[in-house]
Amino acid sequence: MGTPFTWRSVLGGLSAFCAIAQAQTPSPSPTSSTAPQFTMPPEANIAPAVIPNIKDPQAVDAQTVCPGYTASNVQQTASGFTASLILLGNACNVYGTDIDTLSLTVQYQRADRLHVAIVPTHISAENATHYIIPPGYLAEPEVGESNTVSDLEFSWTNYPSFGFEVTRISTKDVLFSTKGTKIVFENQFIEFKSGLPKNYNLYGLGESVHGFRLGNNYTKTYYAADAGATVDINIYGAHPFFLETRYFTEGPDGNLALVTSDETTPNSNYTSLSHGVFSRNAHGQDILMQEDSITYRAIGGSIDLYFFPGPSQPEVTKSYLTTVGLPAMQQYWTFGFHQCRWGYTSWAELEDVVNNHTHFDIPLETIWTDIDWMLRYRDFENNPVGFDDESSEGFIQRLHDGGRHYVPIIDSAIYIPNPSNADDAYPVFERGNEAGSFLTNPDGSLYVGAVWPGYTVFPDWLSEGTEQWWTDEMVRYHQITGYDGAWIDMSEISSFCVGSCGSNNLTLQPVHVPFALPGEPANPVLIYPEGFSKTNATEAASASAARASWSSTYPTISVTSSSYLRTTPTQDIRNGALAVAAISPNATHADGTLEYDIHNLWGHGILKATYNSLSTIFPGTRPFILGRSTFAGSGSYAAHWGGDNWSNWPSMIFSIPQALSMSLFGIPMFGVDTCGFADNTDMELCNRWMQLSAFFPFYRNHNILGAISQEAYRWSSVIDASKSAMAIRYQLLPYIYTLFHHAHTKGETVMRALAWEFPHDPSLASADRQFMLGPSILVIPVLEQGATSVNGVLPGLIEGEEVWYDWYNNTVVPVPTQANSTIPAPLGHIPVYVRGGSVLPLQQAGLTTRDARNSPWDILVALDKDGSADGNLYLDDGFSVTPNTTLYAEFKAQNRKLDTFIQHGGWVEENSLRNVTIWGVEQTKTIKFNGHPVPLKDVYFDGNKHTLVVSGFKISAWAGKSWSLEW
Ligand code: MIG
Repeated sequence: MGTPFTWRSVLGGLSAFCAIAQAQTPSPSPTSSTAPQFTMPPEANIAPAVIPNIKDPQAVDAQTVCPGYTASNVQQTASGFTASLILLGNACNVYGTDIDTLSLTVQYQRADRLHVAIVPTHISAENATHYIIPPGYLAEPEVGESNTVSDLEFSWTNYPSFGFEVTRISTKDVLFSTKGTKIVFENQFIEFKSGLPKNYNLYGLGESVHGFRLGNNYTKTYYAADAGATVDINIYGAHPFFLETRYFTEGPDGNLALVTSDETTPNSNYTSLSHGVFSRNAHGQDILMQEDSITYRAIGGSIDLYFFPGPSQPEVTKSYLTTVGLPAMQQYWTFGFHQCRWGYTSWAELEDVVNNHTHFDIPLETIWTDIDWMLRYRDFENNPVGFDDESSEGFIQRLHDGGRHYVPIIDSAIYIPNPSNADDAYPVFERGNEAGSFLTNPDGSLYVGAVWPGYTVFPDWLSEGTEQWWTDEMVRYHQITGYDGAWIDMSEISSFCVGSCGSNNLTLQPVHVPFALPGEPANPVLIYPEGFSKTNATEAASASAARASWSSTYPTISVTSSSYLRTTPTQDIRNGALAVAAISPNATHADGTLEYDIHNLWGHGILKATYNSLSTIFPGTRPFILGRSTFAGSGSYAAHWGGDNWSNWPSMIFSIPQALSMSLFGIPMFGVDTCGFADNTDMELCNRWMQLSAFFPFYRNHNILGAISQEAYRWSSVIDASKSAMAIRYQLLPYIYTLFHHAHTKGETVMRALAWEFPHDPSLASADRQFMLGPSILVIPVLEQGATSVNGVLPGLIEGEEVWYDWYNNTVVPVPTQANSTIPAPLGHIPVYVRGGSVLPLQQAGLTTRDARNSPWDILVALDKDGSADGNLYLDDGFSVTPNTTLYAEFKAQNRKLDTFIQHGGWVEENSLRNVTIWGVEQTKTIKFNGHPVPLKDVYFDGNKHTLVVSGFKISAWAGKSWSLEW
């Protein structure tokens, strides 16, 4: 029988951040002004919660009651076919109104991409964005020349209702099949379901904080939220893409048998095949991973699936990233170490932090500011107390002279001034408003939420003038303070009240957020303007009016007749409500599109706009942007950090699977708040974490206001630990930079899972407590408090197959097949290994990347069991979008000879070649460089360690020349 519409009242509703804020030790308010300030009551941020149907025992199962569709009118096209899908019987109208006619398009778009699209046949201009992502907002995948040669086959049936299957032709393996289940397509509810093999290996589906292999009892919710780096809930970004890997044993006849158990025994007969599936839907959705199936449930959009055949992870990733956008190339300096915190209060303090790093010989590349730099938390206005305009010039100049950089935070929301107070001018708002840059309420008035500065408006990236206005503001501010990159925060887009809570309250501006800031008294005495009723009647009334308006404008589902009617969102959203901690679904864009339809894209919009802004400020230079909310494809514009984590060991552990997922999503420039954001860190945690993050592409220490300081120099052991790990990182910079070049040009990954590098070893399918940096560096960090050793795997399925060298003492480490080794790792030591078979171009460590980049080179050759190795090196000026000259060299060692091959040249490398070091050398004959014997004084050979070091090279611009070394 039908169930009534259910509201569940909840306490809470505050953002996860607030939970953090309240946990702080009370201390006198550092921020409040002396004037009485109206503090928004906590109720302003509480919305009635709804039970997501995944948790609602009374929720109707659409699969049981909906009729499904039947296909007809099949028409072949050049690269596939189209068909009509007609509702098969009576509408179920289970969580919306069934669409009775759908159009199916199947297109073999490229050899490595099959597109399956199901959209309503009749779409009007008014409702287009309910189903289709506005093309100007998110680039549509380019089709190019369609290709019908594919290892994927699409087949379908009408029995018992329309279902389709995608099969890998070469193995007859069914990759995705909705057969036997129903497709449900309503105006606010879409469901489809595919079977999966038992114990499947599924990866991706982020952004989330979860183990790397997702498991078969997990629901991933998509609805961008300012929720901290909280385990298993919807957080900042939306990447509805998964990679699935299937392991097989290969019989002598070549037949493959699927491995469905976690238990595997070492043998050489394993193989694996991977494929990828991208669901291009920006609406809120749940993806349910269950025992042997995956179910997609969205509250809008369409069925828009891209299948990538692989058959290996690198191929899947390449296919996916060339579909949504290859990762941005980063400037060389961005790979240096970044120091940040919430609570740096002046240019002088920033400079002290920089100088302290220098004093302790700790590399530091970039100093960051959080919202402290702003006047009353307003974007683009320096706080004259501590961050005055005049002093910023000298500060930036000295930083730049030292080869260092400055990146400020920029918040997504824009303060709206108090109309009754002429002194409360904020030209940034005025200019944006004139350009029509802000989201509105459905009635056309400004949508007014609340963030740090008080009541705020929010840029509308679908309005024509917005990007130009944003660029103008970025340019204007850059003229005052010459920042080097932009840190975009709160872009989910976050708001601390439900609905347009400020619309009728602007005369109270500037208001205080509805919770205590860290460092403020935990239960602030609310200060109200004279005459304001402390019962908060005004505020409460406006909040409830706002709620009523959002629930009545969009989610008005006109259902003809149904006993199953529910009018609630169906997602497993945090707090069960779409309107908490973010602007509400009825916020309206210039073209009439509701936030409901494109909520998950807001963060992508600001990254795109900021990319354009930085391209204007620094013509021809690669923009450096750190963004919080991302969507599929955002990696083309920005880097990303893991958000508000905690200063605890689990947060450090989760940073690895977070980073590996971001590799799959094409955001290789990723790292987390090292030493932890919220709560106080401690020496041991910070020691381990500074070492771990040194091997993440983006390396930044950051923490919350009010927590203890956690710069590396606060503890002597952390100084030593940081320096030791940073020394390795900075030596590896040319390697990391080259990896980025491959990511940017070909869609390769930088941080890699063991499963990707060792695809024949099923025992590595879940490995996420260690990782590879590119193909050559293995990192096995300590992730446990008090530990002095770590259990880790040195991969190698067959005895002797792989050779691993300890970075620190270049000895070969014995590889026990598939077993965990206990590796000594006292505090201050992070185990790092070089994989035999690698050639690594290295430079010398320095305090800045500029120093490192101007140092002599070493080539490290780590031979594999056959005495071979290869590697490569990409060089350019380190910042240009289109460098004048570049260089790409390959190194190949075999049969006791190292050769270099210049693939394309032009770049003249001024820094000399100092050493070539070869690990794994059993014995030597005459050492020859370009066929000529090398003088003995330039040769060092350690027969016990099997290490050969050759120096004395007299070759200018060595990197652009072919040369050889024999031993
Ligand atoms: O919710 O600007 O994730 O890095 O320090 C707090 C203050 C707002 C959230 C960011 C965090 C930053 C903080 N911001």
